[in-house]
Amino acid sequence: MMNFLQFKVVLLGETSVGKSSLSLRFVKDYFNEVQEITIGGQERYRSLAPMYYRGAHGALVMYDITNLESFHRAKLWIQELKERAATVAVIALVGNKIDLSHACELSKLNLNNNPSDSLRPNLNQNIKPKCFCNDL
Ligand SMILES: Nc1nc2c(ncn2[C@@H]2O[C@H](COP(=O)(O)OP(=O)(O)O)[C@@H](O)[C@H]2O)c(=O)[nH]1
Ligand SMILES: [Mg+2]
Repeated sequence: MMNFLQFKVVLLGETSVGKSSLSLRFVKDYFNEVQEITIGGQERYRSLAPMYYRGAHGALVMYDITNLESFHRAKLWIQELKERAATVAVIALVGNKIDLSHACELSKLNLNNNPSDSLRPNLNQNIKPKCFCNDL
């Protein structure tokens, strides 16, 4: 008899940070330069989020390094997961679009304000150049 383990991992983050692109890269090892952006509407699905992450073992929470707001949104996702997703054992914060590091907005963050902040931005992930997604 074959034994195997199954894990559920969810991908969360603000609109247009690159979630669909990461899925595509992971599943098909492909990056679509003209990936259609799903504009608006997504907040409408916010209330469905608990259904989406229910029973998940891991979560990737993504932000876009050129969009500070998306980083703050990522922190809220992590807070929500910690409070409400009891089965999620691993949460990874993923900073995407490092090919645009010249436009990085995270320098606007005053990290010294909160030296114990466990959500220090991590600039190690990117999906446009063939990348680290196999290591996630
Ligand atoms: N420069 C750059 N653009 C990216 C990267 N990942 C995604 N994008 C672009 O960002 C936009 C939004 O991506 P998408 O995957 O639709 O984001 P989602 O709304 O989070 O699913 C698209 O135009 C993508 O081509 C990346 O690593 N670098
Ligand atoms: Mg998408």
